[in-house]
Amino acid sequence: MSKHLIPAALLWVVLTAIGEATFFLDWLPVVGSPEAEEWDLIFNVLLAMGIPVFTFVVAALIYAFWKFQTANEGGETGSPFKGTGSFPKVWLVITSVLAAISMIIGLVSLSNLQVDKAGYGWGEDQAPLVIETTAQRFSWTFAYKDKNVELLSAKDTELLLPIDTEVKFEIQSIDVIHSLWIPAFRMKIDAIPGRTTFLTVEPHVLGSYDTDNNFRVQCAELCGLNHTLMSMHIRVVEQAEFDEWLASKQTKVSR
Ligand SMILES: [Cu+2]
Repeated sequence: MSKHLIPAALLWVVLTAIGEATFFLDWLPVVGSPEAEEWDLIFNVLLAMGIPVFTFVVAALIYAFWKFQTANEGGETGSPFKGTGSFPKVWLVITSVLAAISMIIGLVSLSNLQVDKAGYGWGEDQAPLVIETTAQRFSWTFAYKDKNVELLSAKDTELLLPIDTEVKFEIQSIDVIHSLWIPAFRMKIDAIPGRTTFLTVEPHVLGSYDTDNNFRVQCAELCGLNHTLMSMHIRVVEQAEFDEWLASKQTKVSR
């Protein structure tokens, strides 16, 4: 058994190195907010921990196929494999520790995301900018609370957000379950009939759908035939540009 240990372990190390090297690829979408940083952290930690576990199984499989294959036609079974030693126990301990670590990281990150950074708490309105969001088949309505501005995804082209300002979406649905998802911010929450759900983000980079299609609201719950139409472009702008835009929208409404 021990003569197989070193080559199998080497194969594992090589596969793991290849897997971990994927971290040098910049393949995650734009990090548009601190919330996105938090999610990417969870994702990367899980990936870093999961790769060696996955490559261990793959290395064992590849090595077994390669070394223990038989030229016989079949009908014969190999000699029985006796004795397991301490390996299963070590494996159990290591994977249990990894699972516990990932759970702790996940719980800490989720609690960070569920509480507004400025301590506004859930269900209250004190965020600097509140957007009352209504989902219906197959469009979104975004009403800037106390600003007298309302956008419809079916009619308006862009949802503007000011940079470095906490935005709270208060989300309702008037028909079926939808889901508000903004890839650039990695945030997603269901819109549920009869209930108000919340999502808070603080965009920290300027950007728009024109240059990066992750700046968009997208329904992420299959809600019917035109589900994919439930989308709206997002543009994150400087506060001054936002105020100007808001004022121009307000004049249109008041006319
Ligand atoms: Cu939908």
